[in-house]
Amino acid sequence: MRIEKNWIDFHNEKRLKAHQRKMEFLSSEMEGLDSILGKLVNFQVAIPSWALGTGGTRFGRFGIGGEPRSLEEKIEDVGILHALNKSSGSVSLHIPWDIPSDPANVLQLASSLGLRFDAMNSNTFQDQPDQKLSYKFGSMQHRDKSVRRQAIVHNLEVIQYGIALGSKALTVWLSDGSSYPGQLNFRKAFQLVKESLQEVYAGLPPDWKLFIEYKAFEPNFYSTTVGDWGQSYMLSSKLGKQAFTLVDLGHHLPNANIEQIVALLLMEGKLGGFHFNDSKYGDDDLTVGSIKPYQLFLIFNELVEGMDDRGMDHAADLAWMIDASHNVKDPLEDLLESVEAIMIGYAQALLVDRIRLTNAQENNDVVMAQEVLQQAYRSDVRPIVAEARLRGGAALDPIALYRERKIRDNLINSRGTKSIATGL
Ligand SMILES: [Mn+2]
Repeated sequence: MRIEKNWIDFHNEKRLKAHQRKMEFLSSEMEGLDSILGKLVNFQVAIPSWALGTGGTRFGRFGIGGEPRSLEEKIEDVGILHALNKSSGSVSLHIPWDIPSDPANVLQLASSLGLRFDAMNSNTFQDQPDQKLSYKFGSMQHRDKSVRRQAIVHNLEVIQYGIALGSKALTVWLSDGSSYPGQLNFRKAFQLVKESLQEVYAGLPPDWKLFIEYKAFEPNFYSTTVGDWGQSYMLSSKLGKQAFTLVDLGHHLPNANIEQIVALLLMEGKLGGFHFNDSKYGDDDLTVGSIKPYQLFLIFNELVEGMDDRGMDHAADLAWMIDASHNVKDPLEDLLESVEAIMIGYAQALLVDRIRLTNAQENNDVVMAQEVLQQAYRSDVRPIVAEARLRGGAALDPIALYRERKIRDNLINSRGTKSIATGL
């Protein structure tokens, strides 16, 4: 199903007066709003193809009904999100969960919904039913050369699928590691991963990027071979200028200072992209901004400062993607909430008075430095984010419109109550 333009117009009309009152107040209070709004309109967050169904835990999974049954239906769901917020203009595919069997048709469907294809994701952390060799003891770190070869060939295939769809990047996340002390020679495992990645890197088209995602633990619980940003940075530095580190917010040890990590990676020109989610205990994959919105703001604060320092385009020069799971929420509503939280964090970071902050830092004025940050963070920027949506032709209140039009009921009517999307 598709969101009709007149639904959006009707929805916005009812809310326009109240919205305009808030904007009039904010315009009188804030300088440079037009430039901020322009940046918000341009900013797009990719939706991963595996996030459109209900997520599960290892204890169970509770379906919501109307879940997409094919790649085409997943793309249609992202089309619904993008029509509602005009900030979800790309899809990130996972192979082999979402192999495009008819790329021309998939490409045509996506572009009819205003979508493009962001980074491709490979999978050597699971065994597929038709797979010859097992990844039980790792993929690119495996002692058996033929297992490593199988993992390399898979990644090269994923690049080919991506080329057919106009993607420009490959994200590699490896679960390689060990669950018990003594199981692995750390140094040899790292070397083998590096050599395997070098072969994948050699298969990249010249205008592609390779993102190396790290994760501290899980599914292995003693060591992960690409376990932190230092290990990813070592690999991306050794591979070459098309290789970058990818930061997933949930992939750190508790209380890691992620804003400092992104600041330094940006400084070195090695930050490639982001996977957004939120967490309280581990890699919980909760809705973005639901647990630690201040951390999200502080990360965006470093991103904006660092990107501006390097003259980078906020919307195009890093890959932005949501990587969350939805155990108890409607996945589409959850994704709308996540995108909203990202836009809020970004808008607040754009509001930071850089000159006053730099002055406070130069003069060791700790109080004023904090005041500058708090001034931006405590501002209610939701009307600004809504105004950006309005200017882009989207809904002032996407979740309200989603409910008014009973989108989930419609999806259940057409797809059934038992449909299950592929993915984790
Ligand atoms: Mn991730």
